Amino acid sequence: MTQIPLTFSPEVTLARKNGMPLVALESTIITHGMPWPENVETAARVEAEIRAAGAVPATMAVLQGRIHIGLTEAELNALGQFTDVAKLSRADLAACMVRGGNGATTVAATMICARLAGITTFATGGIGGVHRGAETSFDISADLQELAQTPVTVVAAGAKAILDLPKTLEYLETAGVPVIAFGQDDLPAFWSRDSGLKAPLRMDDPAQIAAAAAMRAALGIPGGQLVVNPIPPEHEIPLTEIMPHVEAALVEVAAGHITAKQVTPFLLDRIYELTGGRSLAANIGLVLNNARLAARIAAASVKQA
Ligand code: PSU
Ligand code: MN
Repeated sequence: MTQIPLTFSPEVTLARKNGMPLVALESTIITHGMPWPENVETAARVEAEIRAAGAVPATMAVLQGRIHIGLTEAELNALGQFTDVAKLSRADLAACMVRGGNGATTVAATMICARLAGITTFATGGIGGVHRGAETSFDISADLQELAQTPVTVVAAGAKAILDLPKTLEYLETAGVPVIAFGQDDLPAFWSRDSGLKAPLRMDDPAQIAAAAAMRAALGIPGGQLVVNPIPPEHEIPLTEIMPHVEAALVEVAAGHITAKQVTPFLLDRIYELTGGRSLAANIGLVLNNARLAARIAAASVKQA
């Protein structure tokens, strides 16, 4: 039998022993989503926020072929400065491991790692989705398919306006993924609190979100839940302000023949430049907010178990 090379950080090992609530975190946001040194600073703040809420963070990555469930401070610092680290989704994970490579996990790969470690709650910024023009490009993030099959509750601030939000919702509905807006009726759109679309479900209580995940499992329904948590008002960039920058960046994607895995990182970079760094401040504010909510859901899950 193939053995899975898994390394648990000392902090996560202790948390598992003591039955503490755990929150999974992705690492592509560190390597491909934010520039250094804000990436490492933000990752450390997100982890601190989860600890302050009484839960334990488990940042996922592949280092020298081993899946790490939780990173030490030194590992996190090193990862944030790697220049040629791979972006690993479901399709890439095993190949990176057998080659002994380093890789950062996307939402999809982080969900796979979380399941391996028995972690049911995961906080991130934005998830991948159906890209605009997907009817010709077929560009649909593997994150959506992962939500359909892996039992993890993912807390995000919605999908970015770089994506086609109505198609993303349709896809999730077809895949049987509950999309739950936290505390409001509207689907949040990452930098903006409202997308103009209604979310399929709304819940106002983290304990109910945890209970819904447990009920799905009891029913034998595979897959996870997507919780969409609006960005705090003080960090919001309204849709009317962000949309012209999104449109400009999308024109550059088409003109530059940027495809496949490069699309999302390219758009994030360009929007950062076009907003004069404001998109990054918003991104940091919303990730911290998602970390706090995920910690509350994880704590409720432990209580209900
Ligand atoms: N969306 C964001 N920020 C991110 C990502 C998406 O707003 O950092 C990253 C996440 O890791 C997500 C991945 O899982 O990009 C999706 O990439 P793709 O569209 O290539 O599946
Ligand atoms: Mn894609």
